[in-house]
Amino acid sequence: MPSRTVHAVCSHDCPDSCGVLVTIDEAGRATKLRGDPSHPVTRGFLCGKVAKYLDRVYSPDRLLYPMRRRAGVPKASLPHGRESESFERISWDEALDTIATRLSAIAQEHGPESILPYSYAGTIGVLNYGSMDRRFFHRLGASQLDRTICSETGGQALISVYGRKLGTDTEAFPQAKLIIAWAANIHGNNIHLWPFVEEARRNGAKLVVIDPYATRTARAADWHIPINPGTDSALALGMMHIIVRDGLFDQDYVARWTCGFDQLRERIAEYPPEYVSALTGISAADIERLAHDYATTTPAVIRLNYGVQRSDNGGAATRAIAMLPALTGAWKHYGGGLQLSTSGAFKWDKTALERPDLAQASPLGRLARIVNMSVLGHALTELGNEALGGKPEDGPPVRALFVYNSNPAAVAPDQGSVLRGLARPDLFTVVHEQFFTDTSDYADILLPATTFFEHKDIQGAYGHYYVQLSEQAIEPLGEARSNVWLFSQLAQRMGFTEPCFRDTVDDLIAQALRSGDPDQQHPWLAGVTADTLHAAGGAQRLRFEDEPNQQPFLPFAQGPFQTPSGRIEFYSATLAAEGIDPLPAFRPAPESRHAAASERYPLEFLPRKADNYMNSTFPNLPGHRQMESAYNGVLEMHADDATARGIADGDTVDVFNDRGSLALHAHVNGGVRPGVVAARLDWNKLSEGGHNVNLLTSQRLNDLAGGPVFYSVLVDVRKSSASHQNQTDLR
Ligand SMILES: Nc1nc2c(c(=O)[nH]1)N[C@H]1C(S)=C(S)[C@@H](COP(=O)(O)OP(=O)(O)OC[C@H]3O[C@@H](n4cnc5c(=O)[nH]c(N)nc54)[C@H](O)[C@@H]3O)O[C@H]1N2
Ligand SMILES: Nc1nc2c(c(=O)[nH]1)N[C@H]1C(S)=C(S)[C@@H](COP(=O)(O)OP(=O)(O)OC[C@H]3O[C@@H](n4cnc5c(=O)[nH]c(N)nc54)[C@H](O)[C@@H]3O)O[C@H]1N2
Ligand code: SF4
Ligand SMILES: [Mo]
Repeated sequence: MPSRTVHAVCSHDCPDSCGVLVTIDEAGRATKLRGDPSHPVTRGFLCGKVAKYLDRVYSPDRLLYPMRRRAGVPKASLPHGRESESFERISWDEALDTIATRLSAIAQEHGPESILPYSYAGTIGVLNYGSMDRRFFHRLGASQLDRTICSETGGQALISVYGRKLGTDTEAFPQAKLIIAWAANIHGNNIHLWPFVEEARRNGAKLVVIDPYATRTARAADWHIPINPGTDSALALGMMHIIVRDGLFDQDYVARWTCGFDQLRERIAEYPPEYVSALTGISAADIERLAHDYATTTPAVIRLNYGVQRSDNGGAATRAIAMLPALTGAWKHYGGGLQLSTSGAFKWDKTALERPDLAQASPLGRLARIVNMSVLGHALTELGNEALGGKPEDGPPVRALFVYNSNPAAVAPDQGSVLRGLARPDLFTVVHEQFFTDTSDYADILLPATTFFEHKDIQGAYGHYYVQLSEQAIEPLGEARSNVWLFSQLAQRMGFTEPCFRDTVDDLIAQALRSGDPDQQHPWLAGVTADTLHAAGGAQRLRFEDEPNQQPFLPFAQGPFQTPSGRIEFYSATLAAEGIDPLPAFRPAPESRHAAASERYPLEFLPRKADNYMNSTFPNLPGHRQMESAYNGVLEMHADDATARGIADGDTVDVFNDRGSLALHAHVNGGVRPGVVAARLDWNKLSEGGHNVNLLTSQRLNDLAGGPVFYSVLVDVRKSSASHQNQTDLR
């Protein structure tokens, strides 16, 4: 075949969902990739991580064949680069047969709920994120996984106020005159918004960043407000206090489109500036100025990201921030409003893709129990285990774990507990992966997965409004296979005869889009099929044209809203019925400077994402490691906290709490204020001591939808007495 270019979509868990043009040579090898210049948000460039994607696809470390654990090798972390010694190659036939036999036996003996799927967002392609796999586990009657680890809290918070997960169009940002990046590291996590922000600034807009950490975004802003972690609800309530006190709210918009304003007014009375200042660490004068700037600048937009909901009070915080543009009526103006996520605009037919009805056909005859992924450690140790405090009504202990699209040994909270669970010799663990990861070290059966270059999919986005087709660019490397293929094959080995298990990728795409039945298509997807996407060069904007007054797209300029009341809900009767405070409030996190525990562990710890990695994806690649070299193995501290502990820049330190102790190197660099320390997510096996930041995080759940509290962690730090290896590649 002559050399050619195909349109793929970056499938990493990133709001930008970039269009990617892959050049393939005559031999079928990808030789080049670039951002699609015709995609209005990608605008022809890729982030630093994915610009080097050929290094990942063709890495010599890719998993290329199915493998099983060699007899006698215990389940434990393995040295990077030597993992293959612990596994032996088997054929796909043998792998599939072994898995089918073991899962059948476990289901027979202990009930299918003793099987737990564990997946998240290794790919956010619609099919490979969740379709054939969901069908398979429903049909099997396996435990259902509540996928809370990332954004469920924030998403539910937004929905509680507006009824839908929509937000200000990325392409509207240049019109804004004030942009607040609230817990949003645009430079690191959402780089394709940056050119729109810069365009707005050239037109005179100001950029304000509210973040306890001096991100690259914060350093580039007009005003960085370093807030105390976990106190954003107080700040938002305090801003509303000032806006209402000074009559700066939009009375007409509030009267026409919202409900619960009177109750909100009472609640915000409890948050005068001095009190909010004491909680947030921001001066009362600055809070006044921020509230005034926000309420008097038009259009004003908030780029809110999920960092704000990763703490105990995160649901209330997201709700409170989300209410600000409803109070000021900022939604009426193109370039105003708020963007947390745009994902609710993509109306895939999930029922067709996931087939929850198959669960009824399983031996259970009912939907299986739900296990929250944010308490994986608990699920693998205590759950169903009476000796460890488990309750019989919780169902059987987990006997089989099936991991794909995720690396829980690195990303799940309370790592000590997770690793104890994974190390259980009696747990049958399957891992479908592209690389030997921290999790694959614990697999009984290890299966090779394709990258987005090697399979076809479709994709939406949570940071723009384009639906895209991701064409297969190259043949799978070695014997790598996609998630869709894997679960289709496995279903057939298990004897599941339903025709849906034989659906092809193209069938699934048509089902997701409902393109086989245009009458049933959602109006925003009207006319979209794989063919129209292909003809359009890979990307099509959702069709908002037919919405009333939606040209340009103003998602919440007017009602009716898809909430129970049909209005924007300051007061949520739904939450009240669930026993949750119907109005946002500030509540101190049990691990924060406002809690008694801070007497023992006085430092607030931010175990952050790395700018050059994607959660736990990329740290194993030398070029990516190099880009992140200033932060690998580093604890960022303020000079006051370092001096008080006799710590000098570069010293090896132990960062510890009741859950464990981590060896890092102190770096005094202005990233954090006194009382806060920060470190970045890396692989356990690439870290000194064999653990990453999640050794210190807890399995506590937050105030809405059972999300984790990665950013509510107390620690202390001491100069290390142990002499650590001086691994220069870790600095
Ligand atoms: N480069 C890169 N890009 C990524 C990822 C990555 O790992 N690396 N991860 C992807 C994923 S999974 C997601 S979910 C998205 C979105 O991810 P985000 O939610 O944007 O990412 P975070 O880095 O968790 O949080 C954003 C910011 O919130 C700040 N923050 C922490 N606690 C608080 C607080 O209490 N208040 C305030 N105001 N700010 C706080 C953090 O310091 C951080 O700078 O990003 C995606 N993009
Ligand atoms: N301390 C701390 N912990 C965190 C966070 C944090 O900010 N701080 N962030 C949290 C958040 S927001 C999230 S979303 C989670 C992310 O957690 P995960 O969703 O687990 O994300 P990754 O760490 O990127 O791991 C994804 C894995 O899937 C694999 N993969 C990619 N594509 C495919 C595929 O097509 N098929 C298969 N089978 N595998 C594939 C990749 O190789 C990779 O190892 O981490 C959470 N954990
Ligand atoms: S990780 Fe995000 S910014 Fe980078 S190429 Fe993928 S979608 Fe684009
Ligand atoms: Mo995430």
